[in-house]
Amino acid sequence: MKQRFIYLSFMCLLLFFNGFAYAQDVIQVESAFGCTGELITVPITIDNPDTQLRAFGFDLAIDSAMLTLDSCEPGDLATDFDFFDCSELNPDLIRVGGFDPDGIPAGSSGTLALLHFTVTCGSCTESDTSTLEPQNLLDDIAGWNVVNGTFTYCPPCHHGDVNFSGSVTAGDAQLAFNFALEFITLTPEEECAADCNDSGNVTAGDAQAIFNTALELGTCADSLPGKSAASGDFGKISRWDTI
Ligand SMILES: [Ca+2]
Ligand SMILES: [Ca+2]
Repeated sequence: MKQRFIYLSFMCLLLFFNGFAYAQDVIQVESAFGCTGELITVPITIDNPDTQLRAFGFDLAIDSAMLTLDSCEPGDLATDFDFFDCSELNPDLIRVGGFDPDGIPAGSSGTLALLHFTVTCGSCTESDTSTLEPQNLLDDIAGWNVVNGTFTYCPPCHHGDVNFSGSVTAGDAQLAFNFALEFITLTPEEECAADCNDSGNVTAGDAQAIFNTALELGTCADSLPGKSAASGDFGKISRWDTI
């Protein structure tokens, strides 16, 4: 009886830890945004502490009223894959797959695939959203946890709050200037915020315009929802303050 109890306890612990570890593997669709006619990139990232990935397949559900597949390419984790490709099963479903004998070792974290879309919204309004959802996970990613992404149509993002602190300050102008000089990189959202005049690129002129916004001597193309330029916020601590 005692032996049976110990055996059952051991099995329960095994199942618990296996279940716990299994739940750690994640495939995630990063969120993206864009306006009609723009080419956007949707990264598919993974975090696989427990499973070596030699073969994978999944379908990405999108809203074809907003996006049309343009092309795809392997992410940094899959650049050495023998085979990688994608196809449009129908306008709302993109199949992505690949395999490689060496594969991606367990414990890796990074980008599995990059999907490029053209924003095709004909009747969307600003800030409309749709879900980017991986489905039908196959082979080594079968059963992995899934994190959906969101596509947001043309959000009013040219507001100058580059570090998304909630206010526009001289520090944001400095970030835009450093980005214009290619001293730093920014996320697509931060880059859009830095393009204060909505010209499509970030220049020293944007940095100057953001500085003027901070001093309430001017405004960016988009206003910060519910916020105003905070000239008293120059000393605000942010993750960028060491730059
Ligand atoms: Ca800011
Ligand atoms: Ca600009």
